[in-house]
Parts: sequence; structure tokens; C-alpha cells
Amino acid sequence: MISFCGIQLRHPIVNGSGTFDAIAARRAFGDALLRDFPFAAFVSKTVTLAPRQGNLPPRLWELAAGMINSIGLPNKGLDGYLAEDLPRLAELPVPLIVNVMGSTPEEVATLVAAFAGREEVAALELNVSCPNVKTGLLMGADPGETAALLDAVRPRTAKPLIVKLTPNCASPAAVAAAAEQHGADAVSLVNTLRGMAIDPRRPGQPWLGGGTGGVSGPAVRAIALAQVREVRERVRVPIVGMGGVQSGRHARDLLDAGADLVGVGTESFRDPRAGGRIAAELAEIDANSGIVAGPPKPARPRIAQSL
Ligand code: RRO
Repeated sequence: MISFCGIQLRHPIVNGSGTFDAIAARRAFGDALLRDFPFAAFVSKTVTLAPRQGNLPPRLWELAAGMINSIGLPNKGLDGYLAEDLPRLAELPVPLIVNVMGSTPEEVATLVAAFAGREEVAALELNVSCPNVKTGLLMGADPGETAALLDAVRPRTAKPLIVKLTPNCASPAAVAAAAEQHGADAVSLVNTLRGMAIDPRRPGQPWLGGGTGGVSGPAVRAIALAQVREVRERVRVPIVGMGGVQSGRHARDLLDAGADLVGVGTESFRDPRAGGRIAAELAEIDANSGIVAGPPKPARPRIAQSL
């Protein structure tokens, strides 16, 4: 078992928010999904206060090494999530992390407060980094905005707060430091990198209904590694590292760069069991290298060590 923000987890592999629909997977695989759940904790797709339709189609574009999504946050809104999704997600055999997003700090605080007393919820992830809507990205691109968000949200819950960082800004590490200083318990990164594809039949016109989208998959793995390393050098809080992980080796690299958990996202679209496979591969790598799974090393920023 490993401990993450006081939550006990069987292994370090979780899903990236919005990349695995556990309710649909339960319909497809039945109770076998519960017996052999691929992730050590489940992070649900972003919830907003009001229901949203999401972006116009097309919403996906496949790349040589990943994909671009422009989903635009379709969801049932807080009331729909509480009534329909939360009871089903609470049946999963692993801790539940609810991802929320709002267009103002007050809106995010309202969402956080709604989950504060829910025993089914182990932690909350604040999405300040969606590339596909105008709001949200702003808060996560600027350390001052992120600090103000935490100031509004932190007093509303005792549950662990994870801040999901964007790679689309000048300094993710500065944003991580602001989040930590203002009460975040952990940070997660990377969300997707803004990108676009041209419609092959309409030269110069974007393929995606939303115009631009978020690039994920193997194409972003080297960027994720560099950003996790940079954030680790600035903060002590645990890091959920993700970006293009396809194997246990990739997961080990992110852990070695300073992550405490690893998120699997795009790979689950190719293989819904990828999380379990990657966890098994990681355990094998660690068994063969003499690394013992146990309490994670205390997070010590490199900066502090060199002082
Ligand atoms: O729904 C989306 O389009 C989306 C979100 Br909320 C996000 O955080 N990251 C992403 O790549 N897509």
C-alpha cells in the first residue's frame, strides 16, 4: 500500500480525469470491472455547477503519436452528478477523486462545499487547466489567480485538494508553488497541450468544432517529464504526474522525475485495461531493481536540498 494525502492506495497508477468512463465500463464489462479495476483511485470527469452540452463536433483528431480532443466539458452539472453519477462511482472498489471546475473562485468554492461532507469522496481535484473553454485556463495560468482560487476554496473543505496544472503557461512550477503556499495538498500535471488540426477538405479551416483542442498521448511524454521535474524542484506536496504514459517504464520515469502517483489517460482509449497492465509492469520493474513499494519518499524540493 502507498499513502497519498492520507489516502491508502494499492499501487501508484490512477486515471487522468475524463479519460476513463467507469460507468460505461461497468455496463460493458459488468462486475468483472469491480474485481479487476485498473486504477488504484478513480478520478471522475470534470463537474461544473450547471449542466453543459460540450463543444460542437468533431471533437477528436488522431495524431501519429496521440490525439487532440476538444470535448468542452459536457456534464450533467452538480445536481445531475450528485443524483446519478456519484452513487454509481461510490460502488467502485477504489477511492474516488472528484474533479471540479468553475469560471470564478466562488463557483469552484460552491462545488467544493457540495462535496465536503460526502463520505464517498476521498479528495477533490480542481481543474484550472482545461484548454477547451475560456474560463478555467486563466486561473491556472497565473500564480496570483491560482492563489486567489485556493484562498476561496481551502476554507470550504477538509478533504485533500489536488490542483490540476496546465502546461500552457509561462511557468507551471510558479503556479504549483502558489497552489502549495495557499493550501493545496497536491498538484497534478500535465493537462493537455493546446494544439490544432486542419480539416483536410477545407484548407485553412480547423477540423475540431472547438477550433483548437488539447494534445495528449506519447507526443507529450517528454514535456510531462520535464514539467514534473521542474515542479518537484519547487514544491513539497505530492505530485500526480501524467502525459503519454504507455508502459511501466514510462511510469517509473515519471516517478523518478519526482511524481508520487502516475496518471494514465490516452492509453486507456486504446486498451481499457492499460492501467492494470502498467501497474503490473511497474511492480515488476521495481521488484527486479530492489525498489520496495512502501511509504513514498518524503517530498523534498531539490531547491531546498541545495541551500
Ligand atoms: O472536456 C475537455 O475538453 C477537456 C478538459 Br475539461 C480538460 O481538462 N482537458 C482536456 O484535454 N479536455
